[in-house]
Amino acid sequence: MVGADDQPVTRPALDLARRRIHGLYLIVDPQATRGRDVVAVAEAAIRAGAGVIQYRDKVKMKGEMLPEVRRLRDLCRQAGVLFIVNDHADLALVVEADGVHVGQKDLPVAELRRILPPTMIIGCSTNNLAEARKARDDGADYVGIGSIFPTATKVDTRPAGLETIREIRAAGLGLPLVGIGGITAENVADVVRAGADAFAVISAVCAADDPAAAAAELIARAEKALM
Ligand code: TZP
Ligand code: MG
Repeated sequence: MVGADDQPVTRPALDLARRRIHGLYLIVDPQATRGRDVVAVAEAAIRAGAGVIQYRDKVKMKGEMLPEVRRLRDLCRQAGVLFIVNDHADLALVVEADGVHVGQKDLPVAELRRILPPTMIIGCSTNNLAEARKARDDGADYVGIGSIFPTATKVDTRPAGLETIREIRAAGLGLPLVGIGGITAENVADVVRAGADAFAVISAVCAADDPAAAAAELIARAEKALM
């Protein structure tokens, strides 16, 4: 894949990300599930067609996270769904996750690329084209773009928008783009029409009365938008 300002790059994790990161990217966060087991929520979303599951926990210590991370890893492996761990590369390595996702204040992508196996996907949260380009140049395999819409789930977000997705898509970076932040069944069509390959959600599925139905609705609306 070659984009407008792009050199051809191949690496096993990048190939995997390009093939598999599309559609519903569900982030399961124990703080967002209204007391329900994150594995049950993930399982419901996978049944509805989620292609990627990320584990995010901003509260527990890593040793406390490990049992549920392992259960999620096993579920995703059985279902053939990508499994990504937020923030913690060591935890991702311990459970043999498919990848790790980092933000602008986590360990830098370039450092992680140096120490992680070339098969491990590295995702990076970005807010604008300069950050997305740097993430790509440093070795990221996909970029998150957000916050596209206002969200109550994360306090320290910087606003991006549909125009940000369009701009990054037009730059042809050659890696999957994942929209995030305030995405719901009402606005997911706009996110994919702007050029996002995938849409990451927390509350729209984790906090829904019926997570499987919410996931199915998001996927159906996104698919319809591209017809
Ligand atoms: N990064 C940018 S916005 C956000 C994260 C983790 C929160 C997304 O949660 P929700 O509930 O889908 O708005
Ligand atoms: Mg982080």
